[in-house]
Amino acid sequence: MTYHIAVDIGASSGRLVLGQLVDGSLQLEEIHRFSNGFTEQEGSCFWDMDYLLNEIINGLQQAKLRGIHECTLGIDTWAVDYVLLDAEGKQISRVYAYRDHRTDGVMEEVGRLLPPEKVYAKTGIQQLPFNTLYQLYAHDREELKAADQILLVPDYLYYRLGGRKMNEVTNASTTQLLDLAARDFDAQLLEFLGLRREQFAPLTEPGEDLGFITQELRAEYDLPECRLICVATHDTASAVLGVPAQKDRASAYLSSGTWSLLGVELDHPINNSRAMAANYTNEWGAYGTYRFLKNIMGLWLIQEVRRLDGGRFSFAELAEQAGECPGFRSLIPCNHPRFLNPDDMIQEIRQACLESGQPVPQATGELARCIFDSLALSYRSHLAELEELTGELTQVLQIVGGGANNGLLCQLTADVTGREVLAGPTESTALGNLAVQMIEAGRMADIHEARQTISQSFAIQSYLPQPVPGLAELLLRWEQLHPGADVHN
Ligand code: ADP
Ligand code: LRH
Repeated sequence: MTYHIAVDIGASSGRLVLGQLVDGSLQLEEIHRFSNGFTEQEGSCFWDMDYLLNEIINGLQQAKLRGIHECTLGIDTWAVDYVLLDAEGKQISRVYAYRDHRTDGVMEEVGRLLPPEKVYAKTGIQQLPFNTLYQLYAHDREELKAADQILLVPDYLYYRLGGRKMNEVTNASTTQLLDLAARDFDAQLLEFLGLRREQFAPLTEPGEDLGFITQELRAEYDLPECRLICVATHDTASAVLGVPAQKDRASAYLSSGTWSLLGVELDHPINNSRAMAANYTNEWGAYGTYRFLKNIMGLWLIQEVRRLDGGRFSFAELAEQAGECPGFRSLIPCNHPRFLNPDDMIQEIRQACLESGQPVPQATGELARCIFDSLALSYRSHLAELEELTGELTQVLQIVGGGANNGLLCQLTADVTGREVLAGPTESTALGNLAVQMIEAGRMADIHEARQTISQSFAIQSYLPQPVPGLAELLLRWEQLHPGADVHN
């Protein structure tokens, strides 16, 4: 088969991307794009699985219209969220979105029952209030007990397409339920939640052949013959696989989308007390790797400002308006939990500026500037922390994902970190997804070759650091704002 299709669904949008190797170069074509987001119903936040499945089917129909009759297919989505199934394989309840407020305070409550140091030593996973561990703890007990299977979102989408149940490992690690040593679900953590191991499917590694899309779906919707390949189903795992090879210079990556994920790829976890105190995670990667990284609030901040502003301006326009505003006027400690899912992000940002005695951003461009300045400073703080924890200095920061389109943010990041920023590709997640399919199909030898091919196939934009006037005072101001505030405290 010469065609490979990546289904990549982030918290803000999804797409089906066709990948082909043409004369050694990886070429991408977007077949279908759709918006995504959770909706609020009766005060709770939910994702719509049927909508997502329909959009995948729409995209595959588009592929067929383009003459694609046979292909392989891989699916990745955001992490941590789960679907409960009954014994007939039917979805039992609505799928909570990870920003739902039912987990408020739950992490702290669980922390009083299960020592967080023990959980971190076992799992190596950072404390985030929406880790599946805390979401399951907050879930209706009876419903949970009655569930025959617990699949994460991409596992569920694969199941709906092909009928096979699995829990893919890169995403399963974000549940905070996997034991690094045993490389399986941890019996004590499951017992704590009142769950049985059989409620999860077998752990599955990227690269496994999951069989074809069912004959019923193909016939009903006139779809191509798609062979389902298990990819790194956590979007961040795929994004990191899709980071271009970087020669000779030490680099860190920043996967920049709804979240900013800043870290490095390691071949071993770092789950010591310093890593725990700094709240770094060790998410499992494909091919025996670990993503040692930190979640930073990311472009969710601007997504919310844009939504509340009625979507009057595109992201590119917002970056342009921000560029016309004076820099570093008002800053927010963007990783503070108050920004996770406030009722009104614009008011929350203004309130934070007011409380800290800074000018209150009024115009949308001013709000955007406040967000981008704060994110760039936050990247600086966490990069320093990362270097300390790994003992490796970073020369280059590789930014991938939709945020690589934001030239202002990339330049600000270069300026305040004093590192060269290499931005792109923006579709690294789809690329990482496709890379696993192509390796499985024997088109590429391994992930090193895939990253080499990616670096030769896409234009990467370099941003060199420019001096920031008054940087020392700026950093002092930043420190006083408690930028170390974390999503979990
Ligand atoms: P996710 O996968 O989490 O849904 P993406 O990687 O698709 O996120 O990134 C989406 C984000 O990228 C948007 O929220 C926006 O901030 C940013 N973005 C995309 N295109 C542009 C652009 N042309 N200019 C500035 N920012 C952009
Ligand atoms: C990014 C992401 C991130 C998770 C969060 C739930 O899309 O998967 O890696 O922490 O969403």
